[in-house]
Amino acid sequence: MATKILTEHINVPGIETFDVYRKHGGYTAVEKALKTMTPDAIVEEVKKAGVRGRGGAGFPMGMKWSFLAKPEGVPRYLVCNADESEPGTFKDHYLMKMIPHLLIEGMIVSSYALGANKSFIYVRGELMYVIHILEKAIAEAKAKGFLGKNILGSGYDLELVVQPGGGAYICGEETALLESLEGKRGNPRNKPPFPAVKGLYQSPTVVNNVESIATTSWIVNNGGDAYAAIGIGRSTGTKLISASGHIRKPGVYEIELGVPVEDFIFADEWCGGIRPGHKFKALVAGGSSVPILPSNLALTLANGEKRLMSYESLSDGGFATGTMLGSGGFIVFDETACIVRNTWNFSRFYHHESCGQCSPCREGTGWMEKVLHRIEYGHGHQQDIDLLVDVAKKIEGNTICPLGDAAAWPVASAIRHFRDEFQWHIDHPAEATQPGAVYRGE
Ligand code: L3W
Ligand code: SF4
Repeated sequence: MATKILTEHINVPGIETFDVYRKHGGYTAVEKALKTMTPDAIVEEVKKAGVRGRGGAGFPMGMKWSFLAKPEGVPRYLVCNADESEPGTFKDHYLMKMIPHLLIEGMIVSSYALGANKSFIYVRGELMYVIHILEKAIAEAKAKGFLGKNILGSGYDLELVVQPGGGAYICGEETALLESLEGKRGNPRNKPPFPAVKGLYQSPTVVNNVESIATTSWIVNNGGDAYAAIGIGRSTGTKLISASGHIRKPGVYEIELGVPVEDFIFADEWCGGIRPGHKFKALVAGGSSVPILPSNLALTLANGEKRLMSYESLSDGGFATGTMLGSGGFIVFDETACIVRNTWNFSRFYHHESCGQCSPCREGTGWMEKVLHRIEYGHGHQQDIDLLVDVAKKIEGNTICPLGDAAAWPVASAIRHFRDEFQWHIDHPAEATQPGAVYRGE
């Protein structure tokens, strides 16, 4: 039986209520943390666990916590990034709506560990019903003495605020999120300083993803070593994967890191294979921001070994033959998917969501979208493919926040692996613009 850290009780009827959650072991981590552990001891366990940020960057959570500045008399904040907007990623949404107390419990133990007395959950603005679910759960936890003043008689106070997001993808970038939380337009800040030094209201702040914070209760209850024993290498623990596209069983799955990609896509326990009668063509493994891989590279490493669902294995080979685990947004394509159309669609998204502060991103995303549009619609020029590669290169690494790279990588990788498909659109515009037309290599 696969280890379940976050989803063990997710389908228990009534688990969204305090009483049912409590009956299934809920809030024991708060009791243990506040009654028997110092904040530093919790930070130590999270470090030992080796859990890496589940929002996309995979930065070690314990290390981020230990960077938190602690100037005398200055408040510290914990902010949960629940602005999940990455195309292909819907696991935080699932967790919050199904088992809201898991996040709230994680927020309490994490806030205690970081010395925060006011913490925020910044939720994607479109998810109003989830905001209501969280607010109801917070009210229940407060009524039972797990939030508010002097929690469980420990002397520790915590106020938990749910903030609806601004409705823009860029507000999921941590510094844009903090700007938005302060009531301003969600423009990313230059880093450094990192939020750990100057974050919300210029105070030291930790920003963590929903899934990351939700793991902390298990770590407090079971210890960092037990967490580190799950998974593979530096990819410890479990990961929620949002699986979508041309598979038989789309959904959110909790996997132990290290499962072969092939098993995840084809085994009945998870995606159940490609829809009947079709063939696996390509994979986007970490949400739309990461390089796309053709099926052979998605399943196998250059040395012939199976590619695994881990941070290291997915990025094996760098961007020449690898990709990234990112947020775990698995989008699986079969042979009916047109890579040009999909790349144009992703580009359209990044152009629309660019905040416009830096010119390589503001102008470059617009150019990529325009050039991809004309290729897709039968007006491509011979030089367009190289032009796209050039624009993508000029964006990459030259912007304030990762949205620029996120816009460039899907384009550069689609051309790297599927150049023939772009060329076919340029050479055969009449054929390529037929409804449902896809280049199949013939
Ligand atoms: C203190 C230092 N803190 C780094 C912290 C930093 C941040 C974390 C990671 O982007 C990626 C992006 C998307 N002192 C520090 C330090 N930190 N050095 O560590 O930072 P960074 O810059 O590597 O990443 P990021 O800005 O958090 C996230 C990719 O994830 N992505 C995500 C998409 C969106 C979702 C969603 O909608 N939920 O997941 C997908 O691949 O492209 O590359 O906290 O402060 N010296
Ligand atoms: Fe804004 Fe794009 Fe620059 Fe990020 S990279 S700050 S989204 S213009």
